[in-house]
Amino acid sequence: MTDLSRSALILVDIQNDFLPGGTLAVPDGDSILKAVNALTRRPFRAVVATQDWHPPHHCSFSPQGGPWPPHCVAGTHGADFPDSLRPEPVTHIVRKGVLQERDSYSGFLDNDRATSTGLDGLLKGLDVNHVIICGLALDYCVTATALDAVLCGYQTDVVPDACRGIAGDSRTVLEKLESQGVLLTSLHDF
Ligand code: VGL
Ligand code: ZN
Repeated sequence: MTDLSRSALILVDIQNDFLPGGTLAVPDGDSILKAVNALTRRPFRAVVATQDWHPPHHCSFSPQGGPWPPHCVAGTHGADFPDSLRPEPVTHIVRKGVLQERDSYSGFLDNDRATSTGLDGLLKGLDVNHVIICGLALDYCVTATALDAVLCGYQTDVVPDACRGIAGDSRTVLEKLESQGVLLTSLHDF
């Protein structure tokens, strides 16, 4: 079994609004939860859940001219983690997209590359050198988080079985991740 003592599991944006019934539902998004809950049982040094956490009139929302329907408004049910996600293994929560004028797909840095969420410092402080990433949506926040993890110097794995994308075809996304140094790993590798 892999040594996970310097590994962190990152759960990207597994929140009610990205699940069926939510305002920005990822097709079939709820089907990852079994795999995610299995992963969180492994002995990672840290299990970090990122949480999209927007002010009510965030710049990414369509009424403000942004690309997305309003979603994950801070403090609402849509921003909550679903009851189907086991909460007790989660050691840290990192919120992103919290500033009115900036969006953040990545769990590390906002889209303007101007402000950090603190995730890199958190992981470096825990002596983590390897991250395993899963969650929603594969083609936006999971991809952005994985590419930043590579840039921040982590050995970076994505578990495709525990991810779903907004666009149906994940193949090109996965190829891009691999070409940037991300390892695609199976659930059974952990
Ligand atoms: C996401 C669009 C807007 C995501 C977040 O988690 O992939 N996508 N906000
Ligand atoms: Zn968002």
